[in-house]
Amino acid sequence: MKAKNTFFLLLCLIPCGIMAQIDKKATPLTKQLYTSLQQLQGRGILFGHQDGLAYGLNPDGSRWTGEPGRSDIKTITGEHPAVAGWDLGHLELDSTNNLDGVPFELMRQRIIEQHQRGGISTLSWHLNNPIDPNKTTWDKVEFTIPRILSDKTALKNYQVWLGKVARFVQSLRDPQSGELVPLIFRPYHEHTGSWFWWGADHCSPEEYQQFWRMTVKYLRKKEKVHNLIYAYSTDRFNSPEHYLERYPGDRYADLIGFDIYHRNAPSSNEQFVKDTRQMVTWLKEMGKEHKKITAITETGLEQVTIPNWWTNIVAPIVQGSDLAYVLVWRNGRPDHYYAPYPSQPSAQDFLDFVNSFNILLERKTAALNFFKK
Ligand code: BMA
Repeated sequence: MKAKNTFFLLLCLIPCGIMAQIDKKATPLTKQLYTSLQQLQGRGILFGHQDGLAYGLNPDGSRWTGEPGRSDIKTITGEHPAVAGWDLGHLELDSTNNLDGVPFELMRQRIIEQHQRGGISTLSWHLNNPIDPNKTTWDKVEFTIPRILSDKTALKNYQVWLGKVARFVQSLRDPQSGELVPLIFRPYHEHTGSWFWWGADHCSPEEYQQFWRMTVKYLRKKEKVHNLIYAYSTDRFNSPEHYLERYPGDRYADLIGFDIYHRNAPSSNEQFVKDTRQMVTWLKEMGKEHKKITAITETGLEQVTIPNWWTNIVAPIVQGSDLAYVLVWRNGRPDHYYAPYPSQPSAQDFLDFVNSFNILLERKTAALNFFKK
């Protein structure tokens, strides 16, 4: 009787497309975040901004940094972004600040505040080279991954770095409840390109997969990290096969996404929408097939030079996409920014985009009770 019931349950689960979180020991809040992201599909898209709660630009284009409670998105809309992006680069070097000058202490504080407001944080990691820590994430060092996988000392050194990531994410606790803050962890991104040491030209697909799986297993099993949702994200890809070439497998990723930047606007506008729309369509299909949450994990048009970029370029890409979130890159410098700030020509269009296309900022996200058990 029992066996029969189990059989029918399985029969039901397969076509129903139930997703399964890869970390079976995920904390209750991490499970809740996972389920909420899953249930969000088709009901709204969360908007994310990298470093948006750490610094930004003033109306005259000069920089502001480290002001509590401030973000460029909030100045324009009255609300912080739903997803706050952060980068752990240089945590591995024991630096006080990350590679873009964000103090890790400030990052910790902002991630906790974001969580308390009902928002989400995601971590990328532009780490230096574990074989030669003096080399940056962009320096070309051939065979880093195969060397980590085959040389015990190199592996050990790399695991020491993973330990530092573990300690950072395990230090993120809600001061009231004492519970760990759940996060989306997105390491080794844009690996279909070759500008990082983990890129396509520097290791085989099998080596990348092995390296990814080892990383996830080490964090979970050895460091007992259980507050992460794992995101796999490529750069541009030209087919689902290309996208999945280095995919570590359904047991090693919760979310699948890609990074894509709009360059050479306005002459490339049509092509950008067409190509990105195609990738979003493939991602939606792969998300269904592999039962994964989907997202555009990084995008943007540097200096948002098209005043209606949000409603004219981004909206047609994300409509009907089932994406959980879209994140734009950082407002780093007057010549390097991706989100509007007060007086920036696309600011009004951004408001229209948020209001007309079911784009969720912090308040609506908090109303969804992502962290309610
Ligand atoms: C890039 C640029 C760099 C930055 C890096 C990592 O896209 O913004 O200035 O150092 O991301 O955040």
